[in-house]
Formats: sequence, structure tokens, C-alpha cells
Amino acid sequence: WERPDGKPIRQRLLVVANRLPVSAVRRGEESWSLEISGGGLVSALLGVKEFEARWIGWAGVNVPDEAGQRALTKALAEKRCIPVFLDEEIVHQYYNGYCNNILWPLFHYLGLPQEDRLATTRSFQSQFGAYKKANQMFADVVNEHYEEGDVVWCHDYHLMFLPKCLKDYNNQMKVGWFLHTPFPSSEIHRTLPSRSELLRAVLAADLVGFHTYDYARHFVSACTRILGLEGTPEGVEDQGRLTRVAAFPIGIDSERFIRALEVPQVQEHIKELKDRFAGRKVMLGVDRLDMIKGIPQKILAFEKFLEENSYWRDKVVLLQIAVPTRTDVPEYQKLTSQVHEIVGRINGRFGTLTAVPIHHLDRSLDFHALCALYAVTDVALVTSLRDGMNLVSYEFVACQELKKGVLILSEFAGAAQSLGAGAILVNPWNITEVAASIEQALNMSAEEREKRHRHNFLHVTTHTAQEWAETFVSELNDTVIEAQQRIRK
Ligand code: ADQ
Repeated sequence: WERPDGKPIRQRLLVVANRLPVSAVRRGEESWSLEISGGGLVSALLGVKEFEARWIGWAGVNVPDEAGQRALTKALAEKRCIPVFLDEEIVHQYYNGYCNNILWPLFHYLGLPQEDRLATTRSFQSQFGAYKKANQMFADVVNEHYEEGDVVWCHDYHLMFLPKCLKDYNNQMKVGWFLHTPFPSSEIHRTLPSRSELLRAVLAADLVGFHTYDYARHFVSACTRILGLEGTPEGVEDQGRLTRVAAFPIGIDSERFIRALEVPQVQEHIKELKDRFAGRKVMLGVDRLDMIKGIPQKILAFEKFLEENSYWRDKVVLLQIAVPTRTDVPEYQKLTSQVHEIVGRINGRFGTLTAVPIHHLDRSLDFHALCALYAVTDVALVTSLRDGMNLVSYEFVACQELKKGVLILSEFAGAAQSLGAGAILVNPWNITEVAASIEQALNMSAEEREKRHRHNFLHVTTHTAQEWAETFVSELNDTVIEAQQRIRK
């Protein structure tokens, strides 16, 4: 990869994800303002500098008029983003419906609420139709911008149909697909009416990646049991064609967090927080407000801890920061009220005139505020019921070089496989166990904390987002070369 002047050419990488890393807000008929949006994938890919990356995805707004679409496309181009325009009906059926009502709970082993189950079963076919149509619309945009030699990297459960659509356009395209959620046991996947079609569409990719070896194994089992294909140590084989399947655990841009702690504004904020919570141990939860994150379970475990440990009642505070997501969905509204109700009850029960045990914020924090919070935390509580990886646990560890706080981590988060030896692993459904782990964390000796932190810090700083992306793309390049060599033989 060299230019005529000898300088290396960065390989073009088309990152295709449901959402672009920016949110667009319309300011006038032809004027838009753009803001970088959050989320795990965005955080991870922000750290990747090795490729000439372009993003293709939905900007999160309905833009029915051509003038608006033209203006937005132009504004996004400056951020190397290319929009896919989806109308309201498609968004409703594809995004709210098939992606978030069916695939998301299923892949996290959460059943649908009883009252929704029949309705969802009835609307299943139309939602799946919209899902395929939306994936085709993404493929159209990719195809329009694709240049020979590009690598196309499709992301997540929203775009399982995309590898097939792309290969139908051009069989020579290098296509990778990565899943950010868990891939469930084949026994769960086989309940999906569209189980086979989805698996076949993913298998059209050259390389299929997951966060953990377990998820990869579940996927291969689903292909062998449901499609009757052959699973090999390399992946899945269908009539001589191999789809490579492997684990690529994601990381974070750890340097960005470590550097942020030196910024004067962050140091100032750290000092404020230390003064504010002087004499108390700080426990922290940072999550999107989603059922998979186990927020009510976490707070109930904290209540149990306070109940059983009167000594700690005025010496510990739990800061729970929860970014609202999918706020228009009744299920999520219910979760918000449930969390508020539990927090109110516990604060009423254990609070005093001067202090409450739980501070719950329903909002996003900016990067610097988040780093300061991570740095002053004594115990982080990550109690997801299921989580593909969970980057919050990584971010906390990156900011703890001075304090060497303790990470309590759900065994059902992918991160348990990488940070398990340094964290206290818990079953988030067992609030007695989580309460006991809080006590263990608060009483842990400095020596033990140091040892556990060392292990995790080493992992987080050596398995970065950048390395993750580079490994995936180089493996994709190699996979395609090997496949071509096999064909030639
Ligand atoms: P998410 O479910 O979004 O990601 P996670 O990996 O924890 O979960 O990433 C969340 C990101 O949002 C983190 O970078 C965090 O800092 C940020 N964030 C969360 N709450 C915040 C708040 N209140 N204020 C500011 N920022 C906040 C999905 C999967 C995960 C997987 C990632 C990446 O569900 O399992 O780890 O993708 O693959």
C-alpha cells in the first residue's frame, strides 16, 4: 500500500452502522448542526487512526425533502459521514420494531413482555420485511460509494442482512460483520421465525466477528444445527466456501482517558467531587438506561447492603448516572419510573437531613465530567444482566491509576472474560451476592486492590480500540487473500 511518492496509503474503510457517529439537528430549511453522539461503537472507533475511515449510516432524523437531504449530505461530508435516509414508517418497523423489539431482547436473553408477545408475533413478517428493505437501502449507499480495494465493515444486529445485499451487488467486495451484542445460545436463536434467512445473510460476509469466543461458538452452533452446515475451527463451511468466524474483543482508547485526567478542568472537577464526598466512599454506576444494564437489580443490591451494614450507612454514596435511551418506548418509560421509585424509597429510608445514599442522574455527562467521576470512584458497579462487552468497566479501570478502586462486574458481561481476574465477579440476579461483594470491595486491603487493578489496567491499556479495529481489518484482508488462493488451487 504505497503512493507513487513512496508514502503509505491508508486503506479506505467504510464503516457501516445503523447510526452515524453524529446527531443532526435541523436549524433551517437548508441548515443543520451536527453533534458527536455517544455509545459504545462510537467510543471504540474514535480511537482508530490507522485507516481512512468513512461512516455510512442513518443520522437519526427524518428528512423528507430533497433540499434538506442535500444540505445534510453536504454538512456530513465534512465529518466523513455519508447518510442513509430512512422514512418514518421504515424506522418504526425496522428500528423500533424488528431491531429493538425483537433482536435486542432476544440476543440478551430477555423475553418480550407478555402483553406485547402476541402483537409482536403478528407484526413479525411486516417488521422483518422492513428490516430487509432498510438493509438494502444501506447496501445501495455503500455500493454507490464503494471503490475497488475498500474494506466494508458492517456493524451490529441492525445490519445482519447487509453482507448478503453487498455480495449480491459485488461478490469481490471485502465484507466483514461484527456483532456488538452477545450472540445467544442456538436454542434461543432458533425461536426466531427468520432464523435461517438471517444466518445465511451473515454468512455471506468474508469474516464474522464477536466480542467473545462463547458468542462465536454459539453462532457456529446455530449454523450447524439450524442450517445443517459444517462448523470448523476456522468458521462455517458451505459447499467449499468458508466464512471465517472469530472473537475480536473490543477495547477503548485508554490513552484518551489517561490524558484527560491531566487536563486542568478535570483536575478541578476531581477536587470538587472529593470535597463534596469527603468522608464517604464513592460507588459509581454509569449505564444507558436499558433493561440489559440491570439498574433496578443494582440499586436493590445496594439497599440490601445498607440494610445489613449499618456501619456503612453514612459513609458511602452511590452515584448512578443513567443516560435515557429509546424514551418513546413504553417499556423504557416504565423502567425509568421503576428506577425513580426504588431510588426514592431507599433515599427516604436511609437518607438524613444532610445526605442521601443514592444520587441518580437521568442524563449523559460530558467526557471530562465522566473521567473525573471515574477517577474519584472507590467501587464501580457494572451489573448488566447481559452485555456484549461493556466499555464502562474499561473506562473506569483506565482512570484508576492513582486510586486503584475495585470493579464489581457481572459475569454476564463480555468484559468478565477479560477483566474477570481483577474484578469481583457477580451474578446480578443474586442481590444477596452483589450486596456481599460491595462489602468485600469496601473492606479490601490496599495490597489486594493494587494487585487486581494491575491486572485490569494492563489489559485495558494493551487491548485498545485501535488494536481491535486493526486486528479485525487485517484478518479480513488475510481471509480474502486466503480464499482467493484456495480458489486458484
Ligand atoms: P452500550 O450498550 O452502549 O454498547 P457500553 O459498552 O457500556 O454499552 O458503552 C457505553 C458508552 O456510553 C461508554 O463509552 C460510556 O462512557 C458512555 N456512557 C454511558 N453512560 C453515559 C453517561 N451517563 N454519560 C456519558 N457517557 C455515557 C454496545 C454493547 C456493549 C458493547 C459496546 C461496544 O451493548 O456490550 O461493549 O456496544 O461494542
